[in-house]
Amino acid sequence: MTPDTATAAPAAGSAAAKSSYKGSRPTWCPGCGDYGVLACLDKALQAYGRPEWEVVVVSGIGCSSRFPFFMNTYGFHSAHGRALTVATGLKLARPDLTVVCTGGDGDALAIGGNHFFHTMRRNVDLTYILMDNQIYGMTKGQTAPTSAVGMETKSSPYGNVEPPVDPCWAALTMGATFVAQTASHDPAQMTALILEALRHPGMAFVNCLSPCVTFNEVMDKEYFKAHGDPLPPDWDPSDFEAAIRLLRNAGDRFPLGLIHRRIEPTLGQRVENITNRIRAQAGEADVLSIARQFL
Ligand SMILES: Cc1ncc(C[n+]2csc(CCOP(=O)(O)OP(=O)(O)O)c2C)c(N)n1
Ligand code: SF4
Ligand SMILES: [Mg+2]
Repeated sequence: MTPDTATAAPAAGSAAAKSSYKGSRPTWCPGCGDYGVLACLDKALQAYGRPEWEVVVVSGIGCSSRFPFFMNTYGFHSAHGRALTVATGLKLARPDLTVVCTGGDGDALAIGGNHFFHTMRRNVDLTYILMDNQIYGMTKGQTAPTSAVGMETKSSPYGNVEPPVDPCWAALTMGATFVAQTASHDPAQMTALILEALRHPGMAFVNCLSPCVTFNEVMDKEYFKAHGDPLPPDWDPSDFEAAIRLLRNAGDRFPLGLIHRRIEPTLGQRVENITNRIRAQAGEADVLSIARQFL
């Protein structure tokens, strides 16, 4: 479905959009799908309209996790699988900032799987852009959690025996309130979906099919084109049960578009509510006297 672009505007008080949010020249292999994702995030941020000092791009480790270097925003290149923990802390401490996480399928769903689960269920107000190339690109071609059964890689030379995880299914069933899937061969759709994700007040997950042209010769642009299914024009993203059915029956197909969206209180709102309630009952805490009890 075509994403609805008429939702909330950026926070009040923001300055005009920059003409480009791109930073230093990317070091990815020529033809890597991540170039397309970078161009789409840049365009989406231009349409979103916040200045670069109000945007932070947080990543883990991997080719796709090099993103903060290639953006002219604030950035945090953290540890493998830990982007969402850093981003959650940042968003709670500075709710006024727009926080975008970027990373790969290994970073998000293997070493980072635990954090992925808890960040989705907490409905943290973040945008998470996952570059799904179905391989570990940076470490030269090992099996990833999204690699298909039978796929031959350096770490599974006779074929992968593990059933893959569908990142959209994982995000949806773990509690994300915005779940979309797109591909780097369709920049118009990807830009529109990332813009919607930036505007979504809650955990917005965008799975971007982004070919690794160097270490995954099977899942290239043509493969993703041939296996992608745009959602029907009358798709209702508020229908959670329909989204579950869609992903459960997807098999080796990739539904493309805004799969699900709903509005629920975010982690930040819930923390603020409980803090206000306790302050009203008990007044301001004397932090020093509490600390002295343990000295
Ligand atoms: C704690 C830790 N374990 C393992 C590694 C090695 N490592 C670096 S990147 C990576 C996987 C990258 O794959 P993915 O997240 O899919 O990103 P891609 O390179 O494909 O974009 C691994 C295993 C590391 N840097 N740190
Ligand atoms: S190894 Fe693969 S994922 Fe990494 S930059 Fe090259 S093409 Fe992209
Ligand atoms: Mg990968």
